[in-house]
Amino acid sequence: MKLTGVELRRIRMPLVAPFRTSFGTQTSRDILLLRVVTTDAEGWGECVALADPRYSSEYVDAAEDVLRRYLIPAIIDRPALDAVAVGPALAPFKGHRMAKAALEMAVLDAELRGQGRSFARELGAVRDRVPCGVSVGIMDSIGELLDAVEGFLDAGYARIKLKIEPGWDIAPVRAVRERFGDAPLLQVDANTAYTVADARHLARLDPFDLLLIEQPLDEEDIRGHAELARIIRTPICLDESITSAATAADAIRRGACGIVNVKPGRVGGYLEARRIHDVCAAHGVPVWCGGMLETGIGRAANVALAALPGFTLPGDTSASDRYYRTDVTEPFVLDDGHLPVPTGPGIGVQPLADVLAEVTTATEWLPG
Ligand code: OSB
Ligand code: MG
Repeated sequence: MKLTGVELRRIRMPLVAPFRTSFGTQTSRDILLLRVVTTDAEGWGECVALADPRYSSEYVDAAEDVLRRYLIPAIIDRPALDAVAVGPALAPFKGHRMAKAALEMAVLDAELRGQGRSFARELGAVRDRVPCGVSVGIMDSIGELLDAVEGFLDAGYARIKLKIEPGWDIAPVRAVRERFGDAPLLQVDANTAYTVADARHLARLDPFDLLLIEQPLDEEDIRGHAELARIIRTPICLDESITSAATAADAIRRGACGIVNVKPGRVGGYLEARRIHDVCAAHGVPVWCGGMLETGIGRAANVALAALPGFTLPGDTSASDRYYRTDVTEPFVLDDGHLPVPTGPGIGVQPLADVLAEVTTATEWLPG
């Protein structure tokens, strides 16, 4: 397989509702899509970098820049390209994992479409549908939060995740438990908003039987997470800290987490995501598939990943209508709390040309 060229496409997707976290409020997504054209087939990649470097150091303009200047040129003239070769070819360039992940995803999609094989089959999926959770943002009031949670439970979501920050943590969790009882699977995500000095405060979450607390401390503070794990009863799950299979192995070994959130973009691609799954499975550490408010393109691949055997907790793989009024693919629709794993070649979904045209803000063609 050889690249004929790569299209960079920026789209603007308004969210159905503002999504507030400790790192800011998203009201729409400014997304970079990649379409690789090869001698075999076309492939699509979605870059999960947000507009601003507040969740992690990456942001979408930087991702586009590094792809155009360094990453795409590093593979564009390869005579025999496949997805496995992308990681090593990009390794000389430090960081920029979300940009690298998007390019590897697009090449893998093209390769698999050419072979008539699906992401699910390639990655090792063992299920044809996956249970889905939903990530609920910080709200202006407890009443508003309870209404939102009620709507998601009525829709059938298998697990609720509440975004928390200092000043919005114990009370919302207590309110959700008081209103909906002990049955709903419930977890929280702090996106690094605390320090280890907050350990006693975070221990007040212990009575609420949460599945996990996600990334309470700074992304570089592995030792702090290990200390916190000895003080609180709620299991610690890492998101931002886990950037590779090596960092996952290290965090587990040091007792910093008992659960891992796997986001392919954050770790440099679906192939590294699978390696994290394997490392965690070998240690008996459950994993689940995180999300970055993806369109149907990224969602299709995430759902395939979430069907691997070690993904034993519901992921942030919500239905299209939780994010967007009109998705760029046929919408993913919740059925009994599950999404179906695509079975077609590659990611198994095709962007809808008319929707794509409507949301596109810029395109650029980089010839091979
Ligand atoms: O920390 O998991 C996170 C969204 C954007 C950036 C970071 C996170 C999130 C979410 C929503 O929690 C996940 C989703 O539904 O896609
Ligand atoms: Mg998170």
